[in-house]
Amino acid sequence: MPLIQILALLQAGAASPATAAIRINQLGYLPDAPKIAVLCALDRLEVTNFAVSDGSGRIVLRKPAISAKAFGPCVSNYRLDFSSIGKTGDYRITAAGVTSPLVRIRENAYAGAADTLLYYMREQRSGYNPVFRTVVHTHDGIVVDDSARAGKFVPVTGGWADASDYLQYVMTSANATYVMLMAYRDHPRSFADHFDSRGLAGANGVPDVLDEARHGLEWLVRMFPSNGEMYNQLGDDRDHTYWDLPPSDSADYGWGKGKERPVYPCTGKPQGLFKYKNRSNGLASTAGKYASAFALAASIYENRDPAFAIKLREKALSAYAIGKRSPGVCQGAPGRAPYYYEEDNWADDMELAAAELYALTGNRSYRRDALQYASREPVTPWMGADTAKHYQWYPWHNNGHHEIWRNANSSERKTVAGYYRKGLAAVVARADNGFRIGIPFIWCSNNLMASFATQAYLYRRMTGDNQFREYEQAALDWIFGTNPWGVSMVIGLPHDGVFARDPHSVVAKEMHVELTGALLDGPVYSSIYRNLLGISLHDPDEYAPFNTGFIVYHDDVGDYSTNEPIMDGTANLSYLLAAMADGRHGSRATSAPTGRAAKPR
Ligand SMILES: [Ca+2]
Ligand SMILES: [Ca+2]
Repeated sequence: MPLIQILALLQAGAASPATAAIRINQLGYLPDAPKIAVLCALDRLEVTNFAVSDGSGRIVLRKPAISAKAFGPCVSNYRLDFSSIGKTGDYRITAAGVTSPLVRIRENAYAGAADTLLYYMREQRSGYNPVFRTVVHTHDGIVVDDSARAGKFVPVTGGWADASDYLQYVMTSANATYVMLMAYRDHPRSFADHFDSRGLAGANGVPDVLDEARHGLEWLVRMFPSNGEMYNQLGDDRDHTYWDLPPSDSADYGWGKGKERPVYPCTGKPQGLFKYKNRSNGLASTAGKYASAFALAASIYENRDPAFAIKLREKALSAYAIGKRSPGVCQGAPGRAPYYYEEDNWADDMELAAAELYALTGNRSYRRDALQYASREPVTPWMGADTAKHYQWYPWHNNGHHEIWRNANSSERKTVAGYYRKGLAAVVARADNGFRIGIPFIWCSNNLMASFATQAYLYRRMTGDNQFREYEQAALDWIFGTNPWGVSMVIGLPHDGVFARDPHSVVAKEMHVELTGALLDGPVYSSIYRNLLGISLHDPDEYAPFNTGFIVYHDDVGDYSTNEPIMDGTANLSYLLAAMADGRHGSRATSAPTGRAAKPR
């Protein structure tokens, strides 16, 4: 148990300090947000009331604790609702002899939080990497698995390493790029300029989120060099043979240690050079992601860099046409291991692309396409499910419905808002526990948590309907510490909080750097953890008392299932944190959001 919590418990004079804790959002609460702490007791515990004291120690609220259904290790769960406190300040909550960590209520609780995520994105850069101050992975790469082009060198250095390995995927990178662009478009006031285009300290007149998005866009342009060449993946799991730093990566793909890495095209056919094959059957999942990132970028760069915008527009139109011609998915390619990105949906990607192309061009055929694709998959299918394959339904939430809504008539708006509502309701139907959490705890559960909260936020903004507000807040709170372990799932947020000190990362381990801003994979079903290959903890589990339930989390370098930072999840969270930092967070937009409205032809 972290020292800060032990101290808090000793202060409170708790009889058995390890058996109960009050979990809170350590980053803080906005004054007008729902504010609910959760008391998790590992044994049966009767709690009747709780009290909240302010910075001077004066009790400002006494209320009944609400008993809630058991969850994971928490045999007794109580919801401590202090939403009525709207005054900014520092507070502590006490109940049954247990005291919470410091509770912050702040207008600016989320100020700068989205920018903090970008520290991790910069650290993940391939090409010039500002942490190592050198260019990494300079030999990328050689085409494989394409009879016409196999063996050809294509210059595709750049982009981001996907996680603590160095594989790179268009699937995750295009979505990461898209979300950062969307976050900037909708909440520009939430981003600052403290770094340059290479990611080095020093302002360059460009918001840092656009510096990062552009780093992604330039790699995507290289990965889609012509209409006949749509690449999807750089490297494969042979990467996992070595535990090296990026500049000295000695992965050997048959061209020598640290030399060229394989580049996989989308072929529309099952892929895998060894024993395992994926189930690829088209190009649209990847083509749609290229098109949506390029199309949104084309409008954002229209004035900033007209030549770049023209190129992006052309590539968006071409990628979309390819996706229309080749429906189906282009999945991650496995190497020697059975794990790969098993994306099964593509209509969501084409919907988003069509919505962005309509916004960009005003051509009504894209608008018709967008609505049609939306009706094919109204709800992202993990919502309401117990489980899913690895990245089976990706992106985790469908921004396409929101993008249609921005330029739709009132009946279309009602339709797409209804799609979001249906998905949210399916998750909420499973969320009757003390933490109000209804997602399945598959690998990368924090992505699901962030996406649920983002979809709930978008829905609330689109409709003014607050019926999911408590659940949206519960998901956000979970990410920042209202979970059985009391851990913020983002490293360094807040900097004085309880967060992972021992993530699964060679950079963190060998360089002794804190991976500030990194979102972790997050807890998984204990059954998943037990069945993963080659997984074991390197140190005694400090959270062992809280790892007795159906889900587990370990702050241990050996746990690649719960404690590995993820690039796409980090970028995905940027929208929500930018929204929370924006003054408009709590209320319905009074008019259409700013941005380029389509001019119908
Ligand atoms: Ca900048
Ligand atoms: Ca998809």
